[in-house]
Amino acid sequence: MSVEIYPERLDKATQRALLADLISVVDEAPFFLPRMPRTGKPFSVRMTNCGSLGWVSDVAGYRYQPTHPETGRPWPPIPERLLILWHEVAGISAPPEACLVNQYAAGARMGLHQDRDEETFAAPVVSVSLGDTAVFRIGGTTRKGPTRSLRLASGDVIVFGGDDRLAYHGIDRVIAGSSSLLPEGGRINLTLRRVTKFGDCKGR
Ligand code: MD6
Ligand code: FE
Repeated sequence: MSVEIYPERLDKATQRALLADLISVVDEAPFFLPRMPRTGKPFSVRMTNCGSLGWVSDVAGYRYQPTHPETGRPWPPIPERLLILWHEVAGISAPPEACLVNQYAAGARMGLHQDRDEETFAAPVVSVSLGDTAVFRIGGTTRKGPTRSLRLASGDVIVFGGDDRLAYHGIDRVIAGSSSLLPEGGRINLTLRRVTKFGDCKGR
């Protein structure tokens, strides 16, 4: 296994500062409603991105692209404090290119999936939780195997790398009222990724 969990890696003051950074990101790149490939069925989670590339999903499929699907503008830069966190926990010198921002309002969830739209899996995915606690499910690299459940609270950071980079995972539910960080409640999750191959020896 190499899912590393850092409970409360970000203290309350850092969580609040990160939230202020995200308000600027959303100002520039508003949340959009992603849709399932082919069927066009909407996700229950809303999304936006920062970084040179952002993850989007619509009837045409899942992909990374340099611009917002509705405004057509480039994504805003990844906030400095997230770049610092990446360099502290990711174990590679190449910077992240994409930061996907997932917003869960009451009742939102995310089905079991693998993160495999990147060109390289050599870098880990670094995930930050803010706001209400999520019930996170993680399994192995096949859809069928056993899974386990763990809770991700505000300020928790998980690093998905090595053998577990392609583990199936999802969000079963968010526990309403479990945090007071977000004024309107709910949960925000950030996932920082490397999308293209990079120069570290591990990136090839
Ligand atoms: C979420 N997280 O926490 C969804 N993906 O809302 C993910 O899909 C995820 O936490 C890859 C690695 C870590 C994650
Ligand atoms: Fe994921």
